[in-house]
Amino acid sequence: MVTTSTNPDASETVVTPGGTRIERSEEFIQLLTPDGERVDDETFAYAHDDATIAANLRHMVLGRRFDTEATALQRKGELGLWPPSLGQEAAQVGSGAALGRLDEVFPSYREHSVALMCGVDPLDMLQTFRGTSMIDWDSRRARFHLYSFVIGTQALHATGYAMGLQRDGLVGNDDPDDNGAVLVYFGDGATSQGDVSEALVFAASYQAPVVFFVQNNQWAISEPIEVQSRIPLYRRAAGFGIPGLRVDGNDVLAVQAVTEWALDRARRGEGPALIEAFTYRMGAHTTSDDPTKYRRREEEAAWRAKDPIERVTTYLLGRGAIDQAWLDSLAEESEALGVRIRGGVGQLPEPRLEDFWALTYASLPPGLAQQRDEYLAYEASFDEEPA
Ligand SMILES: Cc1ncc(C[n+]2csc(CCOP(=O)(O)OP(=O)(O)O)c2C)c(N)n1
Repeated sequence: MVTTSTNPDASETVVTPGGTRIERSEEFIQLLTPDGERVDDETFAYAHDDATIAANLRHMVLGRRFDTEATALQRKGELGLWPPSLGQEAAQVGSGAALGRLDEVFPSYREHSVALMCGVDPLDMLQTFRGTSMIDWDSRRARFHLYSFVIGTQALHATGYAMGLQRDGLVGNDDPDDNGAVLVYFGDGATSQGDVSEALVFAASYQAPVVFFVQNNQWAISEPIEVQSRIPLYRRAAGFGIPGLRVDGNDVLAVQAVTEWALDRARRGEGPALIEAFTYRMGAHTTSDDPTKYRRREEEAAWRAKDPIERVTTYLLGRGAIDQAWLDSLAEESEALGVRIRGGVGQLPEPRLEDFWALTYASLPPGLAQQRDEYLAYEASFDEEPA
């Protein structure tokens, strides 16, 4: 069946928990339905072949496995905390697949699948959540910057970086391979932060090459999105004078198509854009909260039926682009990843006391060097044999 998915006139009235009635537009870019059927879109076509879709499916399955293992490791006490990304794999992999050679990613703390796609080692990521290192991974090499636990702050870092790309002459060059852009991720709750509004103002004023990617998973811990915004988030972009788009965040094809459009535009020097990926956090906010206290089981069940991995698997199997042998081999790869993570987490090196100084300062001021030496000597005194 061929239908057009972009319908700006359709909207529904939603009553928020506080009793406010708001209009929620259904303008929504979708290329693959929850049943795995292709949809035509007047503006956004999918520009890649089945092999790319299968590669995206692989990233989604591995991302989910990493997440599932990390959640279990936290429950066993091997990690201090974990923010699950269950259900957000298409939003992450679709946008991650749109990245180019010179692009840079500024994540929040939940973009585990994007991190893996950028080549971040899963065990390096787990160091943060085990509390053994604050350095995590080589963000310059991966072009995937460090996780930000302060909500929304990375939007400003990303915008500043994008302005730097402009000044380094890496935007709007004739050769598209010479251009870069910045992709910044944050959640629906982060849009209530001043940092995000400031970042949008700067990005729009300077036409910075930055794409704001909101994963609207509909909950900011226990706060539903309707309490935070009276209009759909993508419409806020208009107030800053930049394009805003809402995409089905559980549709990896649509997310890739829309993010490619926005990043291409930014690299050409045509300015920022905001993408709202409408998705759902199927798990807890972090392993320290309990979503059954604030949301309904029916809501969770309705979103499980829109599982981003199942729809793309159904689609590719239906076309004969993959078969059971392909899925079995992916399951084996996923199992090997799980074994590596479970085996490796206990081997992560304990932090060394001297690193607190060595890794904080490029050159240590003399007064602090003296304090370091005194403190290390004090600590070492406990190791000496009693006389
Ligand atoms: C500046 C700041 N304020 C408050 C918090 C506490 N906090 C941690 S997560 C969170 C909700 C974030 O929700 P959202 O932006 O939707 O992202 P999600 O976790 O759903 O991906 C809050 C308020 C924080 N980390 N930083």
